[in-house]
Amino acid sequence: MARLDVLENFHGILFPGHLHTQESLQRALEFPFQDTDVLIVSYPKSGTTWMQEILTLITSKGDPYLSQTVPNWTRAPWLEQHYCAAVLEASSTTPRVITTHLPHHLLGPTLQGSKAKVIYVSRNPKDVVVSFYHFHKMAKFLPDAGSFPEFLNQFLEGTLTFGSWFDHIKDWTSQTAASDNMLHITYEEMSLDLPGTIKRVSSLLQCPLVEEEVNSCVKHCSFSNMKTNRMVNYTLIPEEIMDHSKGSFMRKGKIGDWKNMFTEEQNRYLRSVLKAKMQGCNLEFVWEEQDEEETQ
Ligand code: PPS
Repeated sequence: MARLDVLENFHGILFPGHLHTQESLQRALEFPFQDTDVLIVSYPKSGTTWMQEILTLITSKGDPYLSQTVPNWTRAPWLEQHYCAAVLEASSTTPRVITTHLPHHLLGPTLQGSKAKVIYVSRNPKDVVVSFYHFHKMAKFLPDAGSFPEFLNQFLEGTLTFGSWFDHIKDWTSQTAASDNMLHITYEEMSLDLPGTIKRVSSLLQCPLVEEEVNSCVKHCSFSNMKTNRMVNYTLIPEEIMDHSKGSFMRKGKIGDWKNMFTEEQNRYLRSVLKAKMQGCNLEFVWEEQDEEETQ
């Protein structure tokens, strides 16, 4: 399946035709979740792969064998991608870990009534857009990124593939706050307190870990280890699909890289859009305070 130049418009949102078809997207909306399933939900570039790795390591009690021998897309397939059903059928692991970038207004009804556990991963939108911009340059299945100002406008308008970041986070987190089966974890929290994050996730999964196991999880999902682990760094993907000479998937792994890209005006503009679009949303963003301190 190449379809590198194809974009699928599904319910008004664009998805890369490579790995996504109308059928695979529709199948996701009819997916029979099991109560034991664990679903990672994120807008692209928010720390999805990191959370996949954390879950593999937690369920393996810190043993890195699976994370070093099985690609992340097989361990935690994307629900909306065409190969998902086949991967899940071939797998006998419990819990099943499934990943999705779908927005809540599409997938929410499918999850209703299920006790599947949901982990929503979010990240400072400024770091998301910078990471996504760089990823567009290497991923041949994504449209041409254009200039950064153009790309940023598309991000703020919600016209990039996978739709609006604002709708995604607002709608999903309105659910995570109200349910014991859901957890909202931020990329910043993972960066600042990885052992704490691992303990929160292991508690949701009811998979208690002893200190030594937590330490092993921390070690194996560090940026430096994941960057060299071919099962998660996407170097298994051939050049025709990802041009590895144009960048790496495990790019910087830092909080605040947006400062190397944003002008002051772009920063002010994003903040005004954020304020307008997030009105009525009670979320407190750890990154907001840090950004404010830095830019004053
Ligand atoms: S995707 O394409 O949606 O699955 O991408 P996603 O995995 O959500 O996000 C990729 C960014 O996450 C960074 N990353 C990490 N940062 C710190 N530590 C660890 N262990 C880690 N693993 C992945 C990755 O480098 C991408 O961010 P940028 O800013 O581009 O480096």
